[in-house]
Amino acid sequence: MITLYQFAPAFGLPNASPFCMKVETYLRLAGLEYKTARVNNPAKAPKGKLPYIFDDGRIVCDSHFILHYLREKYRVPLNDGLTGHELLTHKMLARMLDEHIYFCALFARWLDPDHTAKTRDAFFGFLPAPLKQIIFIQARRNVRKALHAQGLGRHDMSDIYGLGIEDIETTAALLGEAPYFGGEAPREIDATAYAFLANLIVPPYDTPLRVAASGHANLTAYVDRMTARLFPELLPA
Ligand SMILES: N[C@@H](CCC(=O)N[C@@H](CS)C(=O)NCC(=O)O)C(=O)O
Repeated sequence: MITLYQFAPAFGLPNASPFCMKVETYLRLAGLEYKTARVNNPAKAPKGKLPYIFDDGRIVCDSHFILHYLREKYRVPLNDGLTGHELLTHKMLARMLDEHIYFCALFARWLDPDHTAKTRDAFFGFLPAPLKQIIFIQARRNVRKALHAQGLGRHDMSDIYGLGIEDIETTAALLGEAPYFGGEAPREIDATAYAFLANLIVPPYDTPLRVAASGHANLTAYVDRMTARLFPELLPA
């Protein structure tokens, strides 16, 4: 059986890492049997990041390559029948979420001083008090360095949030009145879109990103629709 190695669930979401949640959403959309294994320290992962999977004697790292592997190995028909133009649009949206808004959201969680305590408690709450703070400070230092190297971390807070809000406006306009980013039914792109949008809207970080995303009724309805369809166990009883 496929094993998905990922962080523990948090904030009432399957995962606080959109990349982990993307893979779990894909597994459910594709109807593949899987189990999850909790990893606390991503440095122990084969490439130092989560998620990764183990399947049939093989390790596959990175959500992009995991989806590719699963699609090919299990002949997942989620994208069957899409036009070339639709596939290109989906690829561009996935790249924008994976490679751009991710870093804006990373800033919000780890470096916006109004929100760092929530991140510390959600991700390191299982550690005893002094250790929790020490490990959090180390992890935050790494995030700061990563954001500086990526480039976004060189801007001031309002510019970083402004860039993220542009992505949110673009995403909301792309969805329009459709029930799914894939159209009338969820397609592969919906694994990525749902994971990122739920991670912006659900956790209690009242940042300008959450305010912007929550302000679009089509995005909040989409997150609710996907949760009801794929993770009904997370809905309040
Ligand atoms: N391109 C990777 C990105 C994965 C990623 O950035 N994972 C984060 C969690 S959201 C991680 O493990 N970070 C740990 C670290 O950088 O030390 C993918 O699509 O899977």
